[in-house]
Amino acid sequence: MSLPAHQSASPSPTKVLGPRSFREPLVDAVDFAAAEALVRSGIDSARIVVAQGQDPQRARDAAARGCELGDGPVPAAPHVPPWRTLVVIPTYNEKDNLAAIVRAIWLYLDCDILVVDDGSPDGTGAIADGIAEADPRLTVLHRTGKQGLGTAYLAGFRVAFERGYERVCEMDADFSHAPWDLPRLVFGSGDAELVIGSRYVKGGCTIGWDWKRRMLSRGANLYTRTVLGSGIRDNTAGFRVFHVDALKGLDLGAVAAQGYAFQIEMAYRVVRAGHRVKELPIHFVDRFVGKSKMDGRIAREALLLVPKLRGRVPKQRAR
Ligand SMILES: Nc1nc2c(ncn2[C@@H]2O[C@H](COP(=O)(O)OP(=O)(O)OP(=O)(O)O)[C@@H](O)[C@H]2O)c(=O)[nH]1
Ligand SMILES: [Mg+2]
Repeated sequence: MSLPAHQSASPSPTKVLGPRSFREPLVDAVDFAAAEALVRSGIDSARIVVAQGQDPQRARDAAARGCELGDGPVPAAPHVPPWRTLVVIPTYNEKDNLAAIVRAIWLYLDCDILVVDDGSPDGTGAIADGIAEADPRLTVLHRTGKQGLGTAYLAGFRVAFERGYERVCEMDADFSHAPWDLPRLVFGSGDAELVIGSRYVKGGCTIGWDWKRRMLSRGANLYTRTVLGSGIRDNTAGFRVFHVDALKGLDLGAVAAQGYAFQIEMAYRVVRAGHRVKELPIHFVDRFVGKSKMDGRIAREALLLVPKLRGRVPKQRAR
């Protein structure tokens, strides 16, 4: 007999989630819309039990058990989105995070996963292959050498087009993006071609960053908002859900950015194409395991690219 996923012997999330504890009382939400209102009112989504069609008592029991085990408010069964959904996880040296994040995602959401690994020297690619062998819901794209987050996602989008997915999600491997937030973002995508898990709307925040990192992120977003005037508050966020149809209508061949600026450029292209963008609040937690790939070059790219985008990205009418 196979054990329920959260009792299996695969990696415990406790290590990768760091000092996060799930000891505060749980709060019930009948569905993701209700959960949204709770998060906006300041409640951490790690405390919210979202029934969304599941029996409320079973949902509560499963969430309580999940919290006890360090997995967070796990649903009674993974939420099943009404769209064929692919979660793309770019990886570079994430050997201690990958298996745990994949397992955590599948506790919360019924979806396929694509890992785009850039020949990680620490062997992340081989770990991804191992998971893929055991579970066909995960596939791996191996690329040679570190080629940047932007090109990794573009490669992931192409796979989503080829395989007929309806939604494609961007998510980091390092648990900065909480797996329990993923279904809320996906289910929230019914009326927006792009959903952003946002740190800078009411109810959102960053946890664990020093003041320098906070200033850099705040500054980059203020600068982008001022220069581009697109109304988006968290332009650099990397936790996103796109409608695949909307992505197909964009000129992805013209995307210039490779690093962080990729997120800024993609959001701007979506807005300029006349699509709807929705920001849903998240608590972004600094990575606990592994190293950041953020560097001065990536920040410089964003600084130089943003003003150019204004002239470069033509306004289109949404199809
Ligand atoms: N394939 C691929 N993945 C990358 C590359 N650079 C970063 N990543 C992955 O992209 C995700 C985000 O990178 P991080 O280093 O966590 O960057 P960040 O989250 O913006 O910065 P931190 O807050 O410092 O963690 C992680 O899953 C990384 O492993 C790259 O060049 N290629
Ligand atoms: Mg990170």
